[in-house]
Amino acid sequence: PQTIHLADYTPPAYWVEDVHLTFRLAPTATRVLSRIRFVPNSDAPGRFFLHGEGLTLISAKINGAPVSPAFVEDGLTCAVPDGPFTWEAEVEINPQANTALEGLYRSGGMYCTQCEAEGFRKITYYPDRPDVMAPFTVRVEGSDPVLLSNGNPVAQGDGWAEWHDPWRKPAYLFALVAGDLVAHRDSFTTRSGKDVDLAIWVRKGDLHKCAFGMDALKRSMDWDERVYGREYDLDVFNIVAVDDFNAGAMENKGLNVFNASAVLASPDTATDANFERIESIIAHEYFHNWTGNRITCRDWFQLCLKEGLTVFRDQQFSADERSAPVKRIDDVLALRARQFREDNGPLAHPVRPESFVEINNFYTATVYEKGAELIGMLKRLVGDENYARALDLYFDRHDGEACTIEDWIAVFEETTGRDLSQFKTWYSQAGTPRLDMTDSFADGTYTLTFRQHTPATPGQPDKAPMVIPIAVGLLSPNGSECVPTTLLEMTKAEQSFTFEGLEEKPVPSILRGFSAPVIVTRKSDNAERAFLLAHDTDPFNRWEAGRALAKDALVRMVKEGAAPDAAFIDALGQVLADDTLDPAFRALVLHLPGQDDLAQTLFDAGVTPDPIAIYAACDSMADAIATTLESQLASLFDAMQVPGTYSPDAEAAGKRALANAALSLLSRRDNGARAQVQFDGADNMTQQLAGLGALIKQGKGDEALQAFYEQWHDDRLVLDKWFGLQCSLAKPDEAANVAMTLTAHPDFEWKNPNRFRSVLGALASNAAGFHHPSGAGYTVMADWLIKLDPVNPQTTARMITVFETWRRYDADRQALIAAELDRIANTPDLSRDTAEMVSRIRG
Ligand code: DPP
Ligand code: ZN
Repeated sequence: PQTIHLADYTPPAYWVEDVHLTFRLAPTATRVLSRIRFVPNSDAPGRFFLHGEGLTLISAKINGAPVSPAFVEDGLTCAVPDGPFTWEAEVEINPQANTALEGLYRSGGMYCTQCEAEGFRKITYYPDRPDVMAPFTVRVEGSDPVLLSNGNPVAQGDGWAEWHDPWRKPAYLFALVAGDLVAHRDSFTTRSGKDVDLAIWVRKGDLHKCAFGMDALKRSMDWDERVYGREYDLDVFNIVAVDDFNAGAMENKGLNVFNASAVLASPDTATDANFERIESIIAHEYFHNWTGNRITCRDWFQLCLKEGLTVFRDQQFSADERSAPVKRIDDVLALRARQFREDNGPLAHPVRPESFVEINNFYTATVYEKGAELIGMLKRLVGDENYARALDLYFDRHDGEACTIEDWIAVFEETTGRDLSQFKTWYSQAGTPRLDMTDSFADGTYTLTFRQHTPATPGQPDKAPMVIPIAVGLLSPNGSECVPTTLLEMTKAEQSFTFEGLEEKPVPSILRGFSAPVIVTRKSDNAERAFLLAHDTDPFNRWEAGRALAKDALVRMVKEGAAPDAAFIDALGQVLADDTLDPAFRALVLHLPGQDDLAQTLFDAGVTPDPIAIYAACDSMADAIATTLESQLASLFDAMQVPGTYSPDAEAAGKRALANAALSLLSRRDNGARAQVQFDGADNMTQQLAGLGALIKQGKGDEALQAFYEQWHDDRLVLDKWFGLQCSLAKPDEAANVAMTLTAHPDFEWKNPNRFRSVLGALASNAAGFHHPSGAGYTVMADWLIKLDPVNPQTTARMITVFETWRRYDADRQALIAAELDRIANTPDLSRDTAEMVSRIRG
């Protein structure tokens, strides 16, 4: 397979002026007719080349005369006249056979498309690269009652519909949907008075699950007008829910296609966490209309240009709609769990990668989540006002263009007059910087000295110092804040900052709000952590201090066989008792660090992590907390019950989160009695699932699981939860078996990515079960990856990242994993996606 390099970028030899497509839909033999106006690019003359994959060419014409193209590489070439010309082609494709879910495919009896990144070439011959942008006119002919494509509806009749998208777009934003669908409708009036028809299209039985998504869409549209001055630009905005989808959702112009799990929700079928995720994904895809669609990427190396910025914008939206501190903590938890893990292993790559074999493998936590952190750092460095001015300039200058990170950085440099060349290192240098700190105090002057160091990553042995915005506050020993949050800009490998006029040595609160995606390696003592947990004015660092206490206690249990730390449990009790603190925040403090996080922490400290020992430590810590704080947890559980009709709003959800965190611990004391009552009486999925989870953990889940299955086996999204919970909560020595048994269940539709992930992804999330010394977890995983690869390379290649941490573990586990990786690598006809991933992971 060929490696593609950023440095090799060349502009297209031909531009596209306009595109007409006609689809004659038929499940196994769809005809696609294209009429495309090409114009030579006089700045970059070259061969005429169209991408195409798995297409049967029926006929081709240039300016009306038949031609016989030559099939080369992943497409075709043809002799063409000088100057502009019209290309016409008819191809046949087989949507029914398309299990990879890329291009035009069938899902649950409907037709839908997924073209990002390179799926359009599976629909027709085309220059399938994001820097070629054109207006599209699409005619869909088919027997389904609903026929949708991008842009505005032009006309429709019996068995056909025509759409026109006036906004020039790259082919990856093309979409078509056809099916027996019904719409949940609403409308939105933009601030300049334009009426937009909104619709969420679903199968009949799902109509009651659309209201929340619609509300989230309208709030997103309003927010983007208020905060970024961005208005919507078509007469309609359509969202479609599909069951079979590799990712979460896709921002196709005017026709977003969503994984059903990322849009459909009702109180009885979706949890608070589902509602929150749906809100953020709806916002994300909607925000892409400006950051991605109106301004797109020149090439796929620039993916973070749209994704990092759009994730940042959806994070801002959720912070505004909900609790900003809680959102920040959630985002950092996710960043550490996924991106730090990636950045510290064999798959580490820069936010803007410099080469790839298969671009689908670079829709990563680094591009998305670290990409968003980079935007946050830029904003912190230049300030809110300059950020707003730079964004206005970006939208103004680049509307309708396909851009690069250089274009993005330039608007900030021009707005602020700052040289951001060092900041750009964040885009090119992989790895998570380590930040160490020492301090000293003399004659009223407090000095903080920072040292930064970024470990080597694949292909990047030596690292340059980065610009690190470090938000710092100082507290007096009496607990009051003596220096409010101040932004320090670190640019050197080692750098000191002083604070003068202090009466006594303060307690530092560093990296407030997690102001940069780095790992602070400084070892503070537990007294200082407890002090910050009690007094810090920065909610993020307050939580962080509690987290550090918990980690320290757990690490000592694993490493030294220490008993659960009474001082930590005491501090926890004090936070829980503080009714001035948001329940959602307290719930976060009550959640122990994840077992994978602890494994990485131990590994970083030079200890080979034993997942079984980590599991045991977490288990006995939870027992100790439950025993020590039993009466407090019991009153909290009662106090946090939310009476009345269920609402997914942040306040009610926060109370439920705290009550359910308490329930999980209390179940260790009451043998699951409260959990059973909650499960039996629940009128919403959050409560029902929390009850079920607590029962499973107590070994009392069998009846409840059966009842749950009987109640929900016709609801795919709920049934995914039923599969998932059994795998993620299984005991370490049972997990592989549970997963294996579930894959034999008649409802295990393994070709459906959500269902596949509900078992295999959940197994991997069960760290002690997946890494059980028998190696059975590894074998089940590899068996299924080998089976799925020929059917769906994208989902396989994503799932194989469960092995990315293998170098952390002992020789026996490494040998077991290496054997499975080799077995996968040696499978005949492995997809390009999986082949690239397995070779990078194996190293
Ligand atoms: N571009 C999509 C998204 O991130 C990925 N399928 O929204
Ligand atoms: Zn996106």
